Amino acid sequence: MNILIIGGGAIGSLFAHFLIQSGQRVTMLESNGERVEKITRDGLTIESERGVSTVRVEIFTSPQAIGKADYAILCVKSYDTERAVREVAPVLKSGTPVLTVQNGLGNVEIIAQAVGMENTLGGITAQGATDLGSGKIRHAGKGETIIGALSKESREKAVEITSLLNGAGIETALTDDVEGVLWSKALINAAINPLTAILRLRNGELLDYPETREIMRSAVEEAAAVAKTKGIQVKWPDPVAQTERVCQATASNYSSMLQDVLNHKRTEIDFINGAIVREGEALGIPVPVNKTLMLLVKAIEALNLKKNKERHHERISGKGRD
Ligand code: KPL
Repeated sequence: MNILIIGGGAIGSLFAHFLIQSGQRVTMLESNGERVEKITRDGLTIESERGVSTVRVEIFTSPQAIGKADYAILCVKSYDTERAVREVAPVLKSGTPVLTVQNGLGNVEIIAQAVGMENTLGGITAQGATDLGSGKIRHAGKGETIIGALSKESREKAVEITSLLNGAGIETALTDDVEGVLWSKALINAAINPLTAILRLRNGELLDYPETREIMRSAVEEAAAVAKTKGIQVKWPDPVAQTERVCQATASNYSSMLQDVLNHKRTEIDFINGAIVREGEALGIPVPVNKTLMLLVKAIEALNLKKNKERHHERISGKGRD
């Protein structure tokens, strides 16, 4: 099988690495030229408790350079989904399924608009992966991946890619309720991601303090109330307990949002707590904890952007030279 991974960050690189090791032919698409150069030169390296392993991969910045793909897996940040699918859609042959395992709400709708509902597969992954710099990833905890089709026509494709992922050691289950699964993961991300990013804690450390546990509980319960009013079936009987289990399973991981904050990058807050706040306010459901978490992360983003601009200014005016 030829599999195209769109996005060379932590999750894209982790999936690519496992699929290559299982004998699949993988091509990657990544917009950052420097990252592409490094990965082409040094390969993709995964560090985990089991040791260090490096594989070679074909990686390009331009969709025009990619060959035939039987499947595409979208692993870019949610705020890049629209740009990525717009670029890649014209070079995918019609009928190539596009699977998203991104965080956040709203991605499947954007993909379906570009490639059709019948070619869109949605899913989640609770794999804990930390980006250590171009092409180096720390695999800090295995978590379940769940995927499904948006329409009956693509169910077969979802079955096939589930078996490919399982064959690669990425433990994957199939669902008939993509929306329920996406909301279930969003509930967990709404608690873990902003709190770890604001407090600069690893996922597991959120369990060490009654205060962080209480904020997590409130964020999850608010989001679950929004989901319930929308008629969405949350997958976990006890979403708070499930969130704590994910903290444990990925205890040593830096959440993706904390990684973004530490790297002074934009975060996915608008697609996680932001989406819950928008939906909650539209339905008249109180979401004060999600709103506060969202505003704090957005304030950190604005501060980081300001610092980036100041550093850039110092560099070009020569003040930052040593
Ligand atoms: O999805 C994640 C993320 O960091 O975005 C979790 C599951 C919380 C793992 O870190």
